[in-house]
Amino acid sequence: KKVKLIEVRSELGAGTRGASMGIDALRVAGWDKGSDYFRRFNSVSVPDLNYTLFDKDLFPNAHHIDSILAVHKNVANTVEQTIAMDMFPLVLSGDHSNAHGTIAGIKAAYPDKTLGVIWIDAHADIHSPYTSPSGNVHGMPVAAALNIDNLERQINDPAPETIFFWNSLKKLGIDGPKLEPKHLVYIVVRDTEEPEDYLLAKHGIRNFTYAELNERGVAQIVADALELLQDCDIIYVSFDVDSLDSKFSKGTGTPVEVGLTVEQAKELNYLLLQDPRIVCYEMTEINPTLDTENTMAENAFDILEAATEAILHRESKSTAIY
Ligand code: DIR
Ligand code: MN
Ligand code: MN
Ligand code: MN
Repeated sequence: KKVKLIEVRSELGAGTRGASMGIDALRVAGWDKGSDYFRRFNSVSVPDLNYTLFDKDLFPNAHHIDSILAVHKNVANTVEQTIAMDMFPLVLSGDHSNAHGTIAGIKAAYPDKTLGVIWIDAHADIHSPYTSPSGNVHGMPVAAALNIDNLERQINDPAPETIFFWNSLKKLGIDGPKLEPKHLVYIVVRDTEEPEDYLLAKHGIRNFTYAELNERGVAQIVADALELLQDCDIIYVSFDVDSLDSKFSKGTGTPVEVGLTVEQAKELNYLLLQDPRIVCYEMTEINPTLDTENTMAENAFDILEAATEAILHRESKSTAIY
């Protein structure tokens, strides 16, 4: 299958400015490493609306959700069309809210298939405008895909305008849940808030912790995660670079300690992407303005290369080891 790079420079969902430059930082990292990576694949850019960051924000419980909805519609269309062309959408995005647009596009392309999601992140991103402490939409894409408000743990009273856009967002792709909680698997989530913990417990959502990954090894975690999704016809893998230990991810908006090493992340992504059910991959939240020497993007680039090699080689019987 041919890979198509889909570049989404929107950073409207992040709380810290600068993630829109993450894709270009990846390109610089590839160039500095002497790689031809970005010359090997066709790419398309989804227009961003980052200039609206400087407008008055009417949505304290879901900042810029009006513009985010517009961006996600474009992301969803682009992902859907890429799948329809029989290409593999490899999404590089600014902030993680964009993953909701990606999931909407996958479900639009495959409305009748059962979707599984593997979310590799320090965060669960399962807030709604009713529960988010920050109002940053990058903490909400999983809840939007699941069509969950979590009113049992409501702490905010969002304005009607916010609720209007949140409900529109949840309907994107297909009208109704795009994902079931039992088809969601987290890897190395370790920085959550109480309303998120409530949902993980309520729905029995599996999180493979870093301690578990270290103890049992990456290959075993991959096998278990894919086994848990055995009922799924198609799978989407979402890789937030803050899943890496903060030692390796200084250049991201919300780094968190005790996470993946770069080598573990390469192996994790490489092994996961061997599964031919995986129809889309995303890498997100690289913010070079928080970095020195572009280290974050250089680490991310190595992981991206490993993931891409797996996608390109998985139909052959390659046994390359990372
Ligand atoms: C936090 C941080 N849970 C929030 N989320 C982040 O603002 O909702 N997600 N950083 O990637
Ligand atoms: Mn995230
Ligand atoms: Mn995160
Ligand atoms: Mn946090």
